[in-house]
Amino acid sequence: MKLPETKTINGFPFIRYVREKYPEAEVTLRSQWFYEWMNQRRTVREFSDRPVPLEVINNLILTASTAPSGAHKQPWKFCVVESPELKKKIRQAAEQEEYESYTGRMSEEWLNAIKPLQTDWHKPFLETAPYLIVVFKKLYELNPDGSKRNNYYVSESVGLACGFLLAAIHHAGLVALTHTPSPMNFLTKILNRPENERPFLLIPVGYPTEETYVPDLKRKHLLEIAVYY
Ligand code: IYR
Repeated sequence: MKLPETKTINGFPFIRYVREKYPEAEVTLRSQWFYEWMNQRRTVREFSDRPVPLEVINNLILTASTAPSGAHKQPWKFCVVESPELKKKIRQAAEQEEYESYTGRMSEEWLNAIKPLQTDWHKPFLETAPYLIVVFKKLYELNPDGSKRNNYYVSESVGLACGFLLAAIHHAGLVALTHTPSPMNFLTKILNRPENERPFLLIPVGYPTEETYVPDLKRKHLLEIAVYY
């Protein structure tokens, strides 16, 4: 009997979902290839000013938006910043906060933990990268009449979307930095975001410079990150 393409469950529409079934050897190969591919992704802090078409950025955001979210509320907003004036404002505000952090707010232990990354409060990439994607999480939805509707598992959902975004950026052949200046409320002001949105991550996207070096970091061994029962 042929299964119907659609059905309703308690009045709600459902559509049939079919995945291509690969032979097991192919599943194994695909999982290996994807791991090896993703393992080449690195956070980059030296961006070229080489332009990236907006169409590419839009595709990356569409990919991010395929992430699962609590009650399918899709509680995210991706602000695409290309304007040199806005990038300059963001850089100035971020560097001011980072200066305060590096010279007083961060503990000795924290500063020691990030020493291998050799970062400091200077953030030139905020102006050099062709685009900044500023991701906001939506704590709740605002109805046109000012009333509120709840969102659920907002940080988990937006974190997942950012993971998808980073994978899409890598897949496209571009690089990114997950930048978290702290506090980040200057982004709300500069980008004029509504009261229901909170800055989540600031992600410069572009090409690396020819001279890019990244810290020689090692990832944990499988047996350090997985337990089996
Ligand atoms: N936000 C600062 C400091 C910083 C913190 C962590 I945790 C890092 O992994 C890297 C940097 C900065 O962006 O420089």
